[in-house]
Amino acid sequence: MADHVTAYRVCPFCEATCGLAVEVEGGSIVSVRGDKKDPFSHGYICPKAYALKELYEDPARLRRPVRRTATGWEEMSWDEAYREVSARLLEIRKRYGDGAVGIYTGNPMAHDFALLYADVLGRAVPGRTVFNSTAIDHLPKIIATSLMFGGPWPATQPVADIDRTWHLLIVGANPVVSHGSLMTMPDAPGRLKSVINRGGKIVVVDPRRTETAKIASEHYFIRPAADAAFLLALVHTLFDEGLIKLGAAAGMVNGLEEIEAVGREFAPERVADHCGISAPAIRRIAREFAGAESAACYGRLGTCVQEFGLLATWGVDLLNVLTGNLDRPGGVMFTNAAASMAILSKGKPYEFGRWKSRVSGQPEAGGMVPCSTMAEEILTPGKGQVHAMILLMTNTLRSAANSAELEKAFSRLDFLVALDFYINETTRYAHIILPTPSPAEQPHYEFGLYNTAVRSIAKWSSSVVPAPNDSPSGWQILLRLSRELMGMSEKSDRELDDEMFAQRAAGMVRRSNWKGLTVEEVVNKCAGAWGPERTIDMLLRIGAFGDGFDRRPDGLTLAKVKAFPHGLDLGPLEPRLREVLNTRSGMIELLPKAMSNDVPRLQAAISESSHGMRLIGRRQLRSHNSALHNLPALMKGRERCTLQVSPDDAGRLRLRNGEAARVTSRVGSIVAPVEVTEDMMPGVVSLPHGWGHDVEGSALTTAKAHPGVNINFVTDNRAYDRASGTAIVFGTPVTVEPASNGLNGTVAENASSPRDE
Ligand SMILES: Nc1nc2c(c(=O)[nH]1)N[C@H]1C(S)=C(S)[C@@H](COP(=O)(O)OP(=O)(O)OC[C@H]3O[C@@H](n4cnc5c(=O)[nH]c(N)nc54)[C@H](O)[C@@H]3O)O[C@H]1N2
Ligand SMILES: Nc1nc2c(c(=O)[nH]1)N[C@H]1C(S)=C(S)[C@@H](COP(=O)(O)OP(=O)(O)OC[C@H]3O[C@@H](n4cnc5c(=O)[nH]c(N)nc54)[C@H](O)[C@@H]3O)O[C@H]1N2
Ligand code: SF4
Ligand SMILES: [Mo]
Repeated sequence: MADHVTAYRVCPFCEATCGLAVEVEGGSIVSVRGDKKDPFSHGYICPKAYALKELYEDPARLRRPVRRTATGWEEMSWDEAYREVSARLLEIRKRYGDGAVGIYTGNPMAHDFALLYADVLGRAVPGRTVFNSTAIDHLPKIIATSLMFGGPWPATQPVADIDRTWHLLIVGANPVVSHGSLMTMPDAPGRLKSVINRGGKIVVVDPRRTETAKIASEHYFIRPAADAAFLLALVHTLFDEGLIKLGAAAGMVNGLEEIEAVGREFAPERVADHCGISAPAIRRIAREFAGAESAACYGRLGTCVQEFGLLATWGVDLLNVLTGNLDRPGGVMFTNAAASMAILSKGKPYEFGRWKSRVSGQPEAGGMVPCSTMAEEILTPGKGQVHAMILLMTNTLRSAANSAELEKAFSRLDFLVALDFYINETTRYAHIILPTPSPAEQPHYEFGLYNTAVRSIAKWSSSVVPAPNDSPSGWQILLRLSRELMGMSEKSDRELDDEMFAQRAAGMVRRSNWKGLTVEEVVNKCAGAWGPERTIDMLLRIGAFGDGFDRRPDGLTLAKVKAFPHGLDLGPLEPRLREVLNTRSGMIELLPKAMSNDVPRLQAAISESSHGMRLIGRRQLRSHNSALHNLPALMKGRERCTLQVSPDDAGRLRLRNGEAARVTSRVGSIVAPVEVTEDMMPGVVSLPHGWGHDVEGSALTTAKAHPGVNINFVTDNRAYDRASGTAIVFGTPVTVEPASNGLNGTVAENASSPRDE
């Protein structure tokens, strides 16, 4: 057919960047397939890829800005929307001063060019009120790897070389379902199986026998938050049994003796009970890791959003360094990204905790305060109190800890504006919603994710179908709003973008190795396009594989990348330690202060070891956080928002499969259907997040028909990893009992509805 086209792009949902071939006929998406010619994913996709089509077609998706009125939502023009949003925000700032407007950025921003404009918006909204979404995700990873290797993150974050390793130790991650995180790799299940098929070994340490554990060589249950003790016990064993070997890091580490002293306190025999793993098993795990031809330890959410997130995350890389696995094939290595984010940031050695949040004194990181402080910063009067919020693609009232408290806070804001395309549990509180087109309608380059990929990759994602003419992209919306908020109405968006670009170019030229390169040359040679494409072009040209602005004519430019619609594979991970190490001392810091200061807290926790019931999360193949629950293809089958309980606990607590259980924590109580399974460690229960859709005012009918319950009604916004400010959403202390009223009334208890002024 004449109007039949195939568009190539990557799937925009998780971090795996699977290549898609999307067939379009007569302006409609007719199919979404895996792109067999994608050199990274070779045709692999998961069921979520199809959401690209369903999200595009979803009638509930907003196509125009809307404002909330006493009688319901009302469409408005873009001009009106910009005017009203900037007028309200400026008025609030004028009335209350700097810090009255807060910003919070959600997960889908990582896959959107708008993220390249978040810093401009931050500048347009002065104050210490940018709330850090990494503080419910990977903040410990940023802090730990930046303190050890100097930052800027993610340039100095080691990535497991999964395709060549002989031994993979996975602590608190479930890549078979999550498809990998801060480790971009399409077809995680296939890559993991290859480790085993080539004779290698995978060991999983997780309180749940996960889908990853089921294909691994070994799995150990571990008590929630015992990872730091477990990893330090591995370190203890390395010293105790003479297994330390620094490899590429030899002569480049500070603090080896001090680490030995720290490790001494964590003998496997001493921490075994606390971890729930026997001392001989801990010693064997250490020996096998150290003895493997190559080995990589990989930790993710389970080592981050827990009581000892910073220490556990640090322990992961400590193990890699002390066994000679840093910077060697099959170990952990630093990705050489074609468009490196490192060059965009300041390049100074990393610091954090330079100031504290206003109300509860949580440490700043990256100029942001932890997201769990949002409610208190909104509800606590005083100078710097937040009166308005800008939400960028987040369903915060389902993703942040203690949703009920935050809901109270959001409902009291003078003004809430959301960059979002759904009226859901969170945005129903917005005064104005600014919708962006769906991912299918926009081009993209995964500038963030390719920085932590297991190979060097470059790929341009083309838009599949055009966005309506009058529908601006997220980056255009942020640029325009920033301009209004900075009082630059006499300028055009293009002019502000030119200014920003010149500033970025100046920073990059300073740090680039290309001889004779000037800002002027960069600006002139990137003169055609503007917006994010111009920044991506600059990053590619200035980068390791770039053309150096004509200095290496066969190098990359954005135009060249676009000429390879399936993507370009630029090779495996390469040793780069000397090139990337960026600490003040020029050495790998094995024992940064933030960690040594926190060790006594860990020791105290081991001595006090209490074995009450703990609640952890669970990711599911057909969900992506809360965002895809209105898409019918992904909501088929049995209800999946169940409370998984071990047979032991079920017996002890009189819980029966399919019946209702009440889960209660310091902050709230929810009721969920029980699923008894051998997969759970006794003493631990698990519930997925991103559910709880049955609320008044949400426009998502499919999601409402399969509501599930919101786990974040029981996670605690006052529970932090003290060392990093990261929210503890795994390992929440709870009581679990049969629910006397069954599943009825699950929702009503915690529900509330938007307040109309
Ligand atoms: N208990 C518990 N809580 C958790 C977690 C957990 O494991 N357990 N995980 C945490 C983690 S790691 C994360 S990343 C967060 C995720 O939590 P959030 O960052 O809040 O992400 P989502 O729940 O996916 O919500 C995304 C929002 O963006 C909108 N959206 C989606 N795509 C687009 C788009 O392309 N354009 C626009 N304009 N809007 C879009 C959706 O409508 C939705 O409102 O949750 C965290 N919270
Ligand atoms: N299908 C799907 N894929 C996703 C997402 C999704 O929602 N759905 N979300 C994406 C996002 S935003 C992220 S950040 C990544 C996260 O990627 P992962 O970290 O791989 O995801 P999780 O499944 O949350 O894995 C965390 C694991 O830690 C375990 N755990 C909990 N507490 C502890 C503990 O104290 N110690 C140890 N050792 N383990 C513990 C849990 O049982 C779980 O298996 O996934 C991404 N991919
Ligand atoms: S694993 Fe699934 S959701 Fe993730 S990028 Fe691939 S197709 Fe998309
Ligand atoms: Mo995440």
